[in-house]
Amino acid sequence: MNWMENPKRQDIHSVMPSVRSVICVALNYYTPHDRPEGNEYAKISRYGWGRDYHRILHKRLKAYANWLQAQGEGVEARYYADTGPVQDKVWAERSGIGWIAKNSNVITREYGSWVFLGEVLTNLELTPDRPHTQHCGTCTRCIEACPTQAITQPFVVDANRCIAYHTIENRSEIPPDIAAKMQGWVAGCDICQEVCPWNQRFAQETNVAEFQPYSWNIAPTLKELATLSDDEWSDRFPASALRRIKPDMLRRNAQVNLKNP
Ligand code: B12
Ligand code: SF4
Ligand code: SF4
Repeated sequence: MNWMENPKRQDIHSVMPSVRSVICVALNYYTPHDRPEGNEYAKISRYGWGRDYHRILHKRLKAYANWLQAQGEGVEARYYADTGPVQDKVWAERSGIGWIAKNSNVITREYGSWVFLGEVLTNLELTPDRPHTQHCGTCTRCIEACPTQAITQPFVVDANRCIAYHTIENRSEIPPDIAAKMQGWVAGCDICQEVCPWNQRFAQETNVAEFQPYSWNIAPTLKELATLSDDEWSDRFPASALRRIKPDMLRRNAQVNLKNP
């Protein structure tokens, strides 16, 4: 993740010199499906169950940015979601969408943290909403539930210890102390969100049909993924954010889990 050193990420004006306002959006992706119990199953995070969120969010943000530009001569608008040098969570909190929680995700009062974040940057001067207040209180459930102690202190996730990082981004060997604690996860990790009381109380089903899971993503077995061919991988993950996890990485993730008792 060397791109994180990009200094643009610290200064929104270097991303768009004329920017005067950042319009933030959150899109609910929760669907009310549960993974089956049992060590034989591979766990895929909710964000990857359905169609690639980048496509869905970018399409909507593009339409919005185009509409904004059409509102007057000289109106500029640019959109970002996940992939740009913009800190989505920081802007979401500042704009009042939700707060950066102790598990480092943004939680909204309306949907919990099962939301994707994005922004439209514009040269229009808009009246800002107030930043969201913090509502984790004395709760520490996510910190206690993380199997690899990746939440080293409230609000700080050490990616080197995070199962999501190792399953999605790490292209080499998974360190043995992390591998031993993966608990079946092969694509991201949802533990620190699943234990969160805000998610347990406020999650609601998305109205975005494309986020409904491809049925085979809810209960794949570790064994089938451990030997998945490159072609099978390609068929299984059409238009999917999981394509970031290359076939050899997915097989590695499944194999590492199979070695655990
Ligand atoms: C890199 C990255 C990862 C990395 C690192 C995770 C992390 N905690 O940052 C890895 C691969 C591990 C990861 C995992 C996940 N990710 Co991710 N990830 C990103 C990405 C691309 C950048 C985040 C980043 O800048 N991290 C850098 C570290 C240093 O910062 P940080 O943890 O965010 O927290 C610091 C800042 O908030 C800072 N800070 C606080 N206030 C302020 C104010 C200012 C002005 C500044 C400059 C900084 C600052 O201090 C904090 C502590 O150091 C964003 C998309 C984006 N472009 O923003 C998505 C994003 C954060 N990921 C997302 C998701 C869904 C996930 C997963 C849930 C996926 C999964 N199920 O596996 C997990 C969650 C793991 C976890 N508990 O955080 C969503 C989160 C949505 C939400 N509701 O919050 C995002 C926003 C993508 C999106 N557009 O929807 N992710
Ligand atoms: S995503 Fe999983 S490994 Fe990463 S901080 Fe949350 S619980 Fe820990
Ligand atoms: S589990 Fe508790 S501490 Fe963690 S994010 Fe949710 S409310 Fe905050």
